Amino acid sequence: MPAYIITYFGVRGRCETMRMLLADQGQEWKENVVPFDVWMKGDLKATCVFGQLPKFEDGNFTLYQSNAILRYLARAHGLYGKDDKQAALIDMMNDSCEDFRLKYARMIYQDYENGKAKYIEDLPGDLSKFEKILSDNKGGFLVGDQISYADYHLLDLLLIHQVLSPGCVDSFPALKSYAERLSARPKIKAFLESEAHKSRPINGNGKQ
Ligand code: 6SG
Repeated sequence: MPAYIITYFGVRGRCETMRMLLADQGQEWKENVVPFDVWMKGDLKATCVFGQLPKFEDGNFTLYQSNAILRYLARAHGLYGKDDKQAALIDMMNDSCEDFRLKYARMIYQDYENGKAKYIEDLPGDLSKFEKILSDNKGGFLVGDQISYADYHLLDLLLIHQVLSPGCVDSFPALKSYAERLSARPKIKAFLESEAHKSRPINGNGKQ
């Protein structure tokens, strides 16, 4: 049995980044899928430190908070740069990914009908920051010349935004080639082509 267990709703949501990271690193994990109606009963919620999922287990070690989970996996699998300064820059990039994810999630869950058009209109402003970072860094990743946990986060955001707004990266050459290059890494490609990934809704309310 794999040592890693992800307990989460049956959606991509806050877990597809860690799933891509694990897949790309050749790791196995078990999915413990919690149906929404089971969650609403409240028994599992009462056991979660902050009353939320995902919950992540590595043997008898349990973690909550998706970004803490990513950093735990980054330390374990050499996805945290080559020194403390690179690690700090990688955290900075991931914090910006988190800002971007929260903005997306607010629109999806709270303002889809009224806010989607404006969100898409403003999207180039968000994407252009990452475009500049990637075109300035000749190493091919957000930081340095090797993949970090923040790259999996940005890749997930680029993939879900291309569902929200097809073609949204087409005018950003660095972002477009980065998303294509990371998606073509053999283990990520296999993951993205898997039924498990393709059949998982992006979000818990069916909007995408
Ligand atoms: C939701 O927000 O799916 N966890 C979510 N929601 C349930 O009772 N900072 C942390 C982290 O990074 C944020 C955790 C995150 O890990 S993820 C959670 O636990 C709760 O608070 C997105 C997602 N949402 C769908 C959903 C599940 C419960 C509420 C919204 C289904 C729809 C409405 C009720 C059940 Fe629903």
